[in-house]
Amino acid sequence: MLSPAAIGKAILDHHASLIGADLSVKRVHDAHSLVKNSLDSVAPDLKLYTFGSSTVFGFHEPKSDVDFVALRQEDIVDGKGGDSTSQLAKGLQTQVLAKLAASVRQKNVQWAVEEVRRARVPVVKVKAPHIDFDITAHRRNGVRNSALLRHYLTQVPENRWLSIAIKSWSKRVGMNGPVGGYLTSYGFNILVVYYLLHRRRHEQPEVEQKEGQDGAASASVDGKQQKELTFIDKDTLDVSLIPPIPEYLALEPPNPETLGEQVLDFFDFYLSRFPMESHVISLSHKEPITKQSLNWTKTAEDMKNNTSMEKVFYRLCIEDPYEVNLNVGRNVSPFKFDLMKKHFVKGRATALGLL
Ligand code: UPU
Ligand code: MG
Repeated sequence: MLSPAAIGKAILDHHASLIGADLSVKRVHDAHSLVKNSLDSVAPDLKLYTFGSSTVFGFHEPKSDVDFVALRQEDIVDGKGGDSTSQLAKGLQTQVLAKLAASVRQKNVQWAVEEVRRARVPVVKVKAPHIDFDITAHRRNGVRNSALLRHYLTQVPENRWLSIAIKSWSKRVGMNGPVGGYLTSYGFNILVVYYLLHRRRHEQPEVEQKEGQDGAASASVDGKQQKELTFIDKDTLDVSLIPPIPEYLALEPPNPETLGEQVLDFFDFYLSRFPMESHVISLSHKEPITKQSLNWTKTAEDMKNNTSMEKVFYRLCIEDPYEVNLNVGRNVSPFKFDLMKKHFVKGRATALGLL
């Protein structure tokens, strides 16, 4: 069996380019200025907010895209408000984005600018030299969910390594992606944070528990003390209090053994401790919740799939913290669900395919 230290070392070797690399958010600032420049010529009253991985992690990986959203003053003032999913709201977003796309094209003729209108969330996708970005409009949810994940991951900044490791593995094995994928990186980040929050809960009762020096509880994972996360009420996340460009948070190398232990325990949690068949992975509630309580059942699945075009599954259930009644794992069909479990077993046995 692979030792946690060997697993952690293999992951760090694989991500060696992150250590000592320039991960500053300067590129995010630069991209922000370019997009803001185009936005100012079509809708100067809109403010441009950053979200996505650079916000969640507090650094910018050179190959990552950057996500921007153009918000109205009223979206920011009502920073805890829910986003409308009406056709009217979507139509307004598409209109703003069409103007913005035209302006971006005109100012940067070499860039590839694609408008995606039919998706659940209309988006303009831009490929510029050295950086790609996605632009949406009038929606607070991405800003709020990124800030929520950031708050969790920065409680113990070293935990970002678990997220980095799982995200990169999910891409290597073909489980990550919007089309034909199982989950997006956003979905995998929720899995990681839920694991970190609840890893003790579905465990045997005799697990040691101590209060850490700073009040955060510690738990024993394979006999070692690891800091536990504190639950955050997701309703407290307010756009008006979130910086439009994320603050940089340096990525220090982690303890390889701790990382290896976390990876093993992450898989053990989802393979044998968390009751995946009956429960929902959710950051919205402090206590575990069941599929039944959300009416995310086989019957609901059958009803939906008889009436709508997009198939929705309630096998892997991940409650979106801010969208109403949205399963982030809705693309995971029974077939993919089985395959996913197999990937988890293999990922555990092979140090995420690295050993
Ligand atoms: O909130 C979600 N829900 C999703 O299902 C997927 C993504 N996101 C947010 O977009 C979340 O905050 C994540 O960190 C961020 C970046 O995702 P990414 O790089 O896939 O780009 C997305 C793009 C292509 O799907 O459309 C976002 O820029 C935008 N998007 C949203 O803003 C997509 C779905 C969505 N919200 O709900
Ligand atoms: Mg994006």
